[in-house]
Amino acid sequence: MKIGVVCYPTFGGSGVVATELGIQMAKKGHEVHFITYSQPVRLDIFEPNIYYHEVNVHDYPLFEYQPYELALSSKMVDTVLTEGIDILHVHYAIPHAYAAYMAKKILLEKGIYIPVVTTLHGTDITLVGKNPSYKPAVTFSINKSDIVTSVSQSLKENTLRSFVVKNKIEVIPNFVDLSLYQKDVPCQRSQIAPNGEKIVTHISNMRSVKRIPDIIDIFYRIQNEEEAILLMIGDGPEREKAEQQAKDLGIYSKVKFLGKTTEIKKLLCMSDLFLLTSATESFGLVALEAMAAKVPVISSNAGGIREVNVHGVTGYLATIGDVETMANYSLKLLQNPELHQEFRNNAYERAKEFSMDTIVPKYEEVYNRALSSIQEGKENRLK
Ligand code: GMT
Repeated sequence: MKIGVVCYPTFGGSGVVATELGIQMAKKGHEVHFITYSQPVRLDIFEPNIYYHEVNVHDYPLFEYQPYELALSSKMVDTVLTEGIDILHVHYAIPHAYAAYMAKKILLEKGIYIPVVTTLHGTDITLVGKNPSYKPAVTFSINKSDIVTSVSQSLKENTLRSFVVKNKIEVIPNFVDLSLYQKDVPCQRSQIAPNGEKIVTHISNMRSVKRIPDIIDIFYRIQNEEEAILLMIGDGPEREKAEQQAKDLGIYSKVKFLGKTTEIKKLLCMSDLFLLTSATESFGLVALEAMAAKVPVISSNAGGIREVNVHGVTGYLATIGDVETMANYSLKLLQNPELHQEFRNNAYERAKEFSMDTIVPKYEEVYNRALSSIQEGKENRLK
């Protein structure tokens, strides 16, 4: 089948999931067309069956805000017509599900019914989507999607609590390509930790929802008891404040801000612990990636993290903001090599439950179902 994929092309989890899923579908022989404003960071457009269509938003001085949704809908219509796309899969509801609805209506006028699958990822529901400025449009476009999926049970429940949803929401958890983390990547620990320090890692787009000050605070408590280095990977609005916080606490030399990097596997390979302190987190893909690299996770108990990180098995969870408990749990693992090794193994075993081979076929089944129901109801829908 020919699948049109709409996503954010950046380092964020929804873009990563969309890209990895598209790549896997292409490997299965489907034709996958990415429709975004720039090439997704993890996408290799030279792979067979992968295509990329750039959405161009033309500047016009009259507009304070350029109408991205319009350009996106138009590009979807154009791609469906020129490439013969069978199905559109949009990741992150805002504004993708809404733009897909417009594309669908335009195509209907031309006698084409294009099924739309919408995957809800996180703040499209838990933060941004709930905002009264967007809520009616988000509700409408969720209800107009042919199939709606959510990346965790927690996100599904959150959606049902906050929106009047008539559609069934199917939970398809995020997945990880375990083979990527088993390759013998050289763990160049000594470059980062020349004196045998423990390596603690955090990766995010450093928005306030990630509670970045908590990460610095936890690390401050850890390094008081144990020689350690903190790797801060990613970039975002909270980074500068975090750098200042580390300076104020006198630990700046131990905190390495590495910015945006694609060397995640190499960095996880040398990590002893992963910290995730979010106020809301629908799944926590990055925690799953850490677990696939055998790194135990110390996290908050927000949203869907509880469906990934198992307390006392793959890491520990604590109440959002309880930095003291999270620091104590971190030290418990860092100072007990046997327990640490046990948690490392458990984390990897747990990650296997979210392996790509288990989860990707669920999306394929969703696509087939959306297509077959369309074939059945096509005549009526076109009227
Ligand atoms: O929703 C967001 O904040 C952005 C989104 C992204 O694109 O990074 O992240 C969400 O989707 C990921 C992939 O499904 C999940 O692993 C993240 O938990 C989720 N982020 C939040 O809920 C904060």
